Amino acid sequence: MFEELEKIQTAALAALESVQSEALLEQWRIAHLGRSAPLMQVFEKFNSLPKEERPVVGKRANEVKRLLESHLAERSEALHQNALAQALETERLDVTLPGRPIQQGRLHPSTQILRRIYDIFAEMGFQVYRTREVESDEYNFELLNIPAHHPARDMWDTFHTITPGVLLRTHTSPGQIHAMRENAPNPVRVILPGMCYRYEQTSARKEIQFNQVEGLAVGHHITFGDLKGTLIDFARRMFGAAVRTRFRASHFPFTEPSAEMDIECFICGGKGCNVCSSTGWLEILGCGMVHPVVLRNGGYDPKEFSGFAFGMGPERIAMLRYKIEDIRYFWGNDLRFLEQF
Ligand code: FA5
Repeated sequence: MFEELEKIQTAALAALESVQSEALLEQWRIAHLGRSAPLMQVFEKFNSLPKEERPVVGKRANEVKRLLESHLAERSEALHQNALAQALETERLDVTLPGRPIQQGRLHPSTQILRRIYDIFAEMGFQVYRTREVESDEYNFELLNIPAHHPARDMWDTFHTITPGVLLRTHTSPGQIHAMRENAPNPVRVILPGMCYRYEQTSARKEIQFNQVEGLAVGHHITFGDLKGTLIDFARRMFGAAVRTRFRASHFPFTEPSAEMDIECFICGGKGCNVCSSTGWLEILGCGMVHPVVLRNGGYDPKEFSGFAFGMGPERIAMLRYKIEDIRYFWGNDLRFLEQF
């Protein structure tokens, strides 16, 4: 029995020499220390031994078992350390390398101009008032003094929805009626920003969708002088204190009198170039005193109240400020364009 134990030990230790991986080590453990290993069979034969031999054989068998177990533990630790060292070597990370820059988003040029416009008018006491983009024909036209078949409707080429009398708003002016009806008979001073839609041929200065910022002030003694003062102040804050402005008579059915405001072309300094069509001036908005019919439709008595309104295109203003030559870049989603702002 002693000899057999000697052989078991030698064979097991020799087999352990060639074990080079944790998987093979597990196979070795099953073969030499598992339930059907030769060593375990010695324990099973134990009861058939003469009584006086049992303690010595038992002692020796336990020694062999402990020896094999301690070699197993040693080998396991060595293999584990090996694997770790290898992983550290192959998966090494150079923590001194510079980091990859994180891509930062930017605000769309229209958003930047819109925020500047909100700030300027907020300082003059105008609140932002948002209204719907899908409008009724009544609000977009009729309540603004543009009845069906009125020739002025040609100015607003319209996208109609499939429901009769419902359309995508062609300007932000219908918001005037919403704001007046919500506030009458109290004075009101708001700007109404938002997207407008027109069914028209696109060009360098015309898109089928664009933002407008409408302005509306209604009160007891509002004059054309207030309108001019407000808009001249706006132009100075937006384009610089030295900017020159002029008002030209115009026509809108919902204002009387009506005007358009130009700023001096800062590309040519007023001398005339192709951006200002050789006039030296650039139109930036339409405006006027709110028409009595519109005041009444909004819930105000025109004998007691007066008001002014204006409507400007932020994309056109952005084009002037950033010298952008084509409005179609704004919604083209070309990152090369957007990343410049
Ligand atoms: C109007 O839409 C009037 N509702 C403005 C107004 C409001 C006048 C209140 C009086 C009182 P107009 O169609 O001119 O007016 O448009 C106003 C501005 O919107 C233009 O000056 C321009 O900056 C911008 N705009 C108009 N059409 C387009 C278009 N197709 N693409 C880009 N911007 C446009």
